[in-house]
Amino acid sequence: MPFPGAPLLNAGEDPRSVLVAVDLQGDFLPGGSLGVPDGDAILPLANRVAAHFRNLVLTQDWHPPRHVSFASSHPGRHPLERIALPYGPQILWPDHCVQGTLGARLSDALDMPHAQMIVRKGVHPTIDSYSTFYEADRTTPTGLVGYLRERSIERVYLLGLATDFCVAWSAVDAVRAGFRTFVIADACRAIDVDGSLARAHTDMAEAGVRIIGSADLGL
Ligand code: VGL
Ligand code: ZN
Repeated sequence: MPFPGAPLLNAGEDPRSVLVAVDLQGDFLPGGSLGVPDGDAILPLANRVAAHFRNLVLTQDWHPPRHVSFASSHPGRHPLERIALPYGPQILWPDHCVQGTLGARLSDALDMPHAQMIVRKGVHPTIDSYSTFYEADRTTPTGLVGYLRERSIERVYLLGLATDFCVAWSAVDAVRAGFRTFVIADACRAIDVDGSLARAHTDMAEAGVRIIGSADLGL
């Protein structure tokens, strides 16, 4: 018996495990408007890991034009500045992943045709959503918890972009929703602004997220 926090060696085959591939979209890849350094390097590994999972969910950052998280929506403000919003502090970003645009599309380099569900998040004009479970007000659900529970999922594995925002926030929320949660660290890359990666690791550790490597999956 593996200890309870260990990843299953056969996680991909397990009907109660799901892989969530986070925000593998043009705007988060080098050359995109919010390109994550080295983000494209994870795509072959992400494809290889995904191929082993019978349960696969993709997420897509999917903002309306003039979204509240865009610096351009706040006159005089610049990307990476912080502002206070009713739900808390918000980092301002360059315009990215605008609904229906090329940069919002899932990368052409993805080979994940067996994905069963695509969750689009950040769709409300006045709320950001790093997490694929709850928006940044921490209360507006995307519906993914219900979907996974209804499918009797118990374990959530995550990979993708960016480690310190959408992956980490999704992982912490997955634990809070009651799933055993694993982040496949070598299949993620970070933005890392102002210590955000170190903070994400602290938050994930405190929540009980397990950080693993793709080799731990025994693929
Ligand atoms: C993300 C910043 C803004 C992410 C999304 O996918 O990590 N980061 N929107
Ligand atoms: Zn976004």
